[in-house]
Amino acid sequence: MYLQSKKVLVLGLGISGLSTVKALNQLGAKIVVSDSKKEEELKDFFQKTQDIEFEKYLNTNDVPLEDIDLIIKSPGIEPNTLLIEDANRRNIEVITDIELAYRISPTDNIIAITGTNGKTTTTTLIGEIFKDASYNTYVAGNIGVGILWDMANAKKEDIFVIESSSFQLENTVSFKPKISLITNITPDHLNWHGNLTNYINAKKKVFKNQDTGDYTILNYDDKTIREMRKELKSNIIWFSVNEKLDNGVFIDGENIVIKEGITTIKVLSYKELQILGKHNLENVLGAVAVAFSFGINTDIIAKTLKKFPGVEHRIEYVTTIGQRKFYNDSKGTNPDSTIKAIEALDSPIILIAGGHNKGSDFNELILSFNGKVKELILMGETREVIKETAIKNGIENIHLVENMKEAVNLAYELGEDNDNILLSPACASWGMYNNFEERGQDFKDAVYGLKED
Ligand code: UMA
Repeated sequence: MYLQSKKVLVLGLGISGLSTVKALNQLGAKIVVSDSKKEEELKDFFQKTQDIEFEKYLNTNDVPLEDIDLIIKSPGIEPNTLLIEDANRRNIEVITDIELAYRISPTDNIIAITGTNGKTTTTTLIGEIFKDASYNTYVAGNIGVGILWDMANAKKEDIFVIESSSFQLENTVSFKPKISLITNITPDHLNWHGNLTNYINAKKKVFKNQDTGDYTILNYDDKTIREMRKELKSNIIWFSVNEKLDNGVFIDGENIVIKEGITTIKVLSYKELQILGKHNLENVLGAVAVAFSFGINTDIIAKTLKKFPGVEHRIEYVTTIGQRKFYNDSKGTNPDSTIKAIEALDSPIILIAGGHNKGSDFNELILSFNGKVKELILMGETREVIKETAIKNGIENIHLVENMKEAVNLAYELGEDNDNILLSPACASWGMYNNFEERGQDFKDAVYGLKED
């Protein structure tokens, strides 16, 4: 069996690390684990793995690399970490969980979704369509579910819908999905990747090993993605919100249609969808193309699309208090994502933004306000940078706050009837929270707290 008795180092003991350790144990590997956190902070990991034998090192630099055969690195760990650089010098292979998942996969039915924004909604939607078509479907990866434990227990006929981040794709080698999809590309994670070219190259790894038996679903409206056609060996299916295509998935009048040569199939009217905004229409078209390329009946696709309510933390309607509507877009972790949330909502908007600094440029975000954002409330590490950019672009109503409760209370006070109060930080949550889910929950708690005051 692959990895039987091999010594494998699992670096990082978060969501993906836990799933990896459990799978490696089942595969019969000798496991070494390491994380830079203290024992106390890793209580949950150690409790969930108490029946598994492993060597552990809580100072990453103490790990003896001499007899390590393979390293599975948590996606977030940066490539210039000392241990990774040392491993590279020693020619020890360093991969992420989705690569190992591919190597041990009993099924060819792997669908990988990447892109800067829309990954989670598209992945969830594709998962729902396959479930409604009666396939045993796993939805895993960057969506918050470690993939390896599911893969280690999967069957040949199962379907894997994998949200794949640039961090995960960067350390893949042979990963080869049957269907891949790139939603869109705008600058993100530039600190981690070093520059935009590296970031785009990581994304391209989703189709790098695909061949003539595979499908690649691409967004025709995205210039960077359109250029990629020259590098593909697989069958391309384009989708477009803006243009009528000779072949592909697009909008005709108010209908979502699939055109293949002289045949055009209507899937449904976009007015029948529950999810809001042009960006969500992109996600829907991508999902339709994936399902269609797999051979799923368009009636089933339409049925799922009609009932799909969207995903938590992505322009999620929370509640209305005092005639003000609250939306949680905590998954808006980069400027482009927040621009899309602003586009999707009607004005006037009170925007709560700011968080961990990833080196993003906020000029386009501020320009996208276009009179729609009437008050800007800022928190976190980036609040001063965003404030400076906003002032430079003529924005006046800017407020700095210390935490979410203060932000929500202030938004409510500044608000009037029919305002939309939107949390869409344009930044990662780190520094204030462990992840965007915690941040979104804190926002919702603060909003519901208004009712009690
Ligand atoms: N760690 C070290 N040394 C380091 C850095 C981290 O030991 O130098 C340790 C941390 O102490 C921690 C562990 O590594 O205990 C965390 O690893 P991780 O940050 O890679 O996170 P996981 O909990 O394994 O979650 C990862 C993804 N996180 C990242 O890519 C940052 C999750 O995506 C994903 O859902 C999960 O695997 C399951 O596949 C989150 C994310 O923020 C949502 N993704 C980014 C994004 O969407 O923008 C890419």
